Amino acid sequence: MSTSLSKTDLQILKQQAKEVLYSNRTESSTIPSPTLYPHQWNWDSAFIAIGLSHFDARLAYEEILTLFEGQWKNGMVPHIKFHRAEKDYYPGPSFWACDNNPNSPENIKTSGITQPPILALAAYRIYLNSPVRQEAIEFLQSIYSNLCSYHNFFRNYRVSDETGLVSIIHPWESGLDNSPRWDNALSIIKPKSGTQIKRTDIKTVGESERPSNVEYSKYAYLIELFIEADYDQDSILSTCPFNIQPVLFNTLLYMDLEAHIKIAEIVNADCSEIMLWKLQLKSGIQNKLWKYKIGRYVDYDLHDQSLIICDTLANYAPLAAGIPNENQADRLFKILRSEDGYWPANGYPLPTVSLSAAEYDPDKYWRGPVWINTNWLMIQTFQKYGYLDEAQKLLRLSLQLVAENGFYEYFNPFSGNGLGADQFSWTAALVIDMIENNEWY
Ligand code: 9WN
Repeated sequence: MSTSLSKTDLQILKQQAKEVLYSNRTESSTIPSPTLYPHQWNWDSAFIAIGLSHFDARLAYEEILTLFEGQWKNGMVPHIKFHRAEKDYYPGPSFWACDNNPNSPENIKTSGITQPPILALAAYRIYLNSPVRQEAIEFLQSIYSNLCSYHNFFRNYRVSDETGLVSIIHPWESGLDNSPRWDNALSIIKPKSGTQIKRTDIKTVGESERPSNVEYSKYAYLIELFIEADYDQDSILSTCPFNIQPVLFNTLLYMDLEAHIKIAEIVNADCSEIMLWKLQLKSGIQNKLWKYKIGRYVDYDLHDQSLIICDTLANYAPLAAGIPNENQADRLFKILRSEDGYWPANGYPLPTVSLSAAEYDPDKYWRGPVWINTNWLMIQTFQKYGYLDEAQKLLRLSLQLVAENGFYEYFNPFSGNGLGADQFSWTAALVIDMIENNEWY
């Protein structure tokens, strides 16, 4: 597939991306999309703030500060901070029933689970992009204690063995909600017959592009279990039927701790415990999640005590953190670059599920389409290991995909058709970051 964007095309694309972000701005934060996601989401805000920081550092600071207003007393940053009437989104604040929980923030409605940890990473990137150094340092100082309790939440409540790896307790925590990696774990979950779902998502997006009703009823049922446990993390971790140590989530955590350490240096704080945990995580990923025989990283299902063997892009994530050694990296890149793996001959890299996996579906959410956040991560990954040609092609094709099809949530890897929500904020934000950071145009 050839790429043909000129410098002028890129300027136009960047301007359009800024307009998406401005139009999705409500009060002091940015909604992921006007049609599907009318509240503030955790990792979306991190991506969004990185994009904003290239042209308005203060909006970027505000995005993160607003998100932290929803932080729970146990340190958890919830995956959604609600700021609009709940009729727009299911499940809304009354379904989550977090209001009376002693840990939840006062007068702020949130969900009761979290999302992939990339807030330190975002804060550090914002700092690097900010034009006024002193202002950026003050921003880091103002969030440093939030970052500490954010990471401590994972360490205190989500680590259950000597590997230091953290667990997720709901597919929504993974950020890659209906990834086929969760199929087996979900198959054993049997919702009570009383669990009612009222989907609002399929009013604006085709059902074939979204998770199924069966998946939704299990998502809702898990929340009911958390409410019964009064959102007590210890009791959830020991009883939850969905308890997984995912490789992408743990890799992002590793990268977030790395950013935490850099921030600690800037604000002059001691973070020796974080340094130790980071080392522990690296060996946890290498020793528990790397499987030599299949030449890939896997996720671990703690409830079932089994490996999750499924070829998805998430299973290559440790490359992004530079964790694999040369031999491991060679094996991983070979699949990423192959036509029947992740680099279609006449299509757009990198689908979220291997093209030869039985579960691959080009239009269904996290089961095959190309997403801009995963491509953004992998561009940096190819660069890190010296695959500059691939990094450049991936960047150009990702920008072209958006320029030709719009700021969609995800895209069909062959036709390039935009899928899911339109005017999607993190697509816009990361397009800006890709344009600003590249040396190839
Ligand atoms: C549930 C907002 C979020 C993203 C997730 C993505 C999707 C929500 C949904 O949208 O999840 O959290 O309703 O499907 O999977 O990564 O943060 O953009």
